[in-house]
Amino acid sequence: MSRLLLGVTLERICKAVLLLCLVHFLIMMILYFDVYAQHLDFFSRFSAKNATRAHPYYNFSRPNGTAPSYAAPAGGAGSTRPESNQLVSEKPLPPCPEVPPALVGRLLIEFGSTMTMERVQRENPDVKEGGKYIPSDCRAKQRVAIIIPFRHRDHHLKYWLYYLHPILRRQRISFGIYIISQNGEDTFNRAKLLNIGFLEALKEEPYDCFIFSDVDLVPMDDRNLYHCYDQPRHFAIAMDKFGFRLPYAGYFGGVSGLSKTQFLKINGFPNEYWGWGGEDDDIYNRITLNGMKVSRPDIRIGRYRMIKHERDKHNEANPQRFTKIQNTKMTMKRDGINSLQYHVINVAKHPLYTNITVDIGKPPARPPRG
Ligand SMILES: *[C@@H]1O[C@H](CO)[C@@H](O)[C@H](O)[C@H]1NC(C)=O
Ligand SMILES: *[C@@H]1O[C@H](CO)[C@@H](O)[C@H](O)[C@H]1NC(C)=O
Ligand SMILES: *[C@@H]1O[C@H](CO)[C@@H](O)[C@H](O)[C@H]1NC(C)=O
Ligand SMILES: *[C@@H]1O[C@H](CO)[C@@H](O)[C@H](O)[C@H]1NC(C)=O
Ligand SMILES: [Mn+2]
Repeated sequence: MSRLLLGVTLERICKAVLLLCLVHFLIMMILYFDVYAQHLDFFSRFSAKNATRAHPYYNFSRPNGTAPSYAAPAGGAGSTRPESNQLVSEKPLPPCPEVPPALVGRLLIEFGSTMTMERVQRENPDVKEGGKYIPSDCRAKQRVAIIIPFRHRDHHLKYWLYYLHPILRRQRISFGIYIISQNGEDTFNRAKLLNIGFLEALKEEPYDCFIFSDVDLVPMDDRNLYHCYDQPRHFAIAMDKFGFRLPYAGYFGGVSGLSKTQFLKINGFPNEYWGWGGEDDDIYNRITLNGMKVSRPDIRIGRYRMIKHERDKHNEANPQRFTKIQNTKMTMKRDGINSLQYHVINVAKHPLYTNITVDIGKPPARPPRG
């Protein structure tokens, strides 16, 4: 009798445990699908309503071996594939490939024929207002702000935009283009304008990478990728005007790029180099004094054409530059992004670039001696 009772009790306990297991399993399944569904919902809502900001940077880890296929470059063959953003954003975008598939290598760069802004706009219809672009078929790793110090070079800017927009698109770079225009006719100050570009670009987007380019320099090879590297990057290493060679070992002029972290580590660039020359050497010193090393592309790839021009007015060679670059170690802590002063006069969004006009003051009337 008691043995029978024991048997029945045991059986009940067993059933209860089994039931509990089943319930537990069901709850797990429901939770799992719910979270999964929410995740999908979150993703599609985010990318549909705010596509330009959200989708390229959404970090969706992807198992190895599922190499995505990429659309042919615009105008290329096989463009029957639907390219609408809504369709693409339903699925997570794959990361942009390390080697962009649409690159063509060496380019023919000429400044002969007359260029019009209308033509450049017509040929770059998918650039968003302010000169912003985000690849539609992959997720770029970095957001790149391209900063151009500027005054009275409208003619050069047209060529720069004409060549660079298609190159950057082929490189699958996510970028914005900022022209920093020095207001008035006082002495030009390239490095200060670059510092301003850094801060002003960050007011618009959380950029991770900053490329500082003169307006008259066009790369001759699209394998010279405009993004940031482990170390500060010098891009323009082989210009035609220097016979396609580096003019000296510590040269850092023309086109360079620093990540946000690298830029802040050196307190940005000097604000006290008025007129032509020296500021790029000071930046080079800042980099090496802070334990970093300049990285460069292959000499066959880092080739540039410079648009020929006369020396600008109000940008005479700075006679103080040789003594100033001896003192970087002392000056870099107090002169830089931490001491930058300027006033924004105007911000204008053009179809292919953002024009930020700034008042940067003028050089001290009596330059300090020594
Ligand atoms: C996208 O996001 C930015 C900032 O997060 C916001 O300023 C902008 O209005 C948003 N755009 C849309 C269409 O929601
Ligand atoms: C994406 O996630 C992986 C790990 O899940 C991480 O290593 C990587 O840094 C992330 N990338 C970005 C851009 O957040
Ligand atoms: C994924 O691929 C990368 C590069 O091909 C490799 O370094 C990494 O070990 C791979 N990870 C796995 C989990 O296979
Ligand atoms: C930028 O704006 C200023 C006025 O604020 C103007 O003088 C200059 O021509 C503009 N530059 C470009 C390239 O649009
Ligand atoms: Mn020049």
